[in-house]
Amino acid sequence: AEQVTAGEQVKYTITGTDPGSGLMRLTAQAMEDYDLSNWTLTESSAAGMTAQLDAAYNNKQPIVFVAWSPHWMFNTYDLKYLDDPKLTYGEPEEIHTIARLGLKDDHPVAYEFLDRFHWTADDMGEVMIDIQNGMDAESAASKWVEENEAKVQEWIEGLEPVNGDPFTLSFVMWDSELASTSVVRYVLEEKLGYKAEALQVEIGPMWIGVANGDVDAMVAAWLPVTHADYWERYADQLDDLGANMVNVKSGLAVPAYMEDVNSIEDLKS
Ligand code: PBE
Repeated sequence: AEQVTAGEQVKYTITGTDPGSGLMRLTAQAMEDYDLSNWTLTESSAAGMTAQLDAAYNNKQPIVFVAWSPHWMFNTYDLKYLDDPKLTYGEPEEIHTIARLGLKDDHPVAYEFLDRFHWTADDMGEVMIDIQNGMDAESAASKWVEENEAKVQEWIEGLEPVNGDPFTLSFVMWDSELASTSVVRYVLEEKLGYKAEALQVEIGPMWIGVANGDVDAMVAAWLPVTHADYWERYADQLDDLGANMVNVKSGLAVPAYMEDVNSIEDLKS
């Protein structure tokens, strides 16, 4: 029998995520770099993408999708990133905390906490998995904060709580950023005395809100590659507080049972 190519198996479709996200831009670039002009990249959302993955996986159907880590999908399913020899998706990168200009003077306590805030993929994973298992984000965040007193103490050591100052974070409904933003919001509110809210928006408004000063900060900037276009556009209107997590990754992935597909180059044939 003739061999069915990976492209034929998935009808030349890459299952995508939210429009405007870094992964969508990079995947469009990958389709050029790897000469996949007859492929289609579908738009969805983080939740839509994982729902499609779940449906395919449970039926052992082939699927090629955009993936990033940390993410609970790698705990739930046996998946593999496709090799990216042209490095379209870059090397492992960082998630940065970004503040509006002037935040340091206006809210020095929040600023110092945000400047210190950093954690690991395992830390984030605990929150993400609780949320995935049905806990609401606020409860998952408070559980993690109360169980990780030593870490949280490092972030807030010596900071004098304020008296109900309003503080706004923006975030996109990506599982990783729901986890981080919920923890940061909880610490601002419960440990540092702010009246803190987390505004769920799309990626463009997340960056623009901080750049134009409507939003105080966000903890969801994937740099230097994934959000390079937003960073280049708004860098001079932003205060980059550096990495809150290192060694994060994004790319194309498939279920491990797609044994013959190991590199983006394998999609070409
Ligand atoms: N993500 C999750 C985002 C950043 C965080 C990889 C889906 C993206 O812009 O692609």
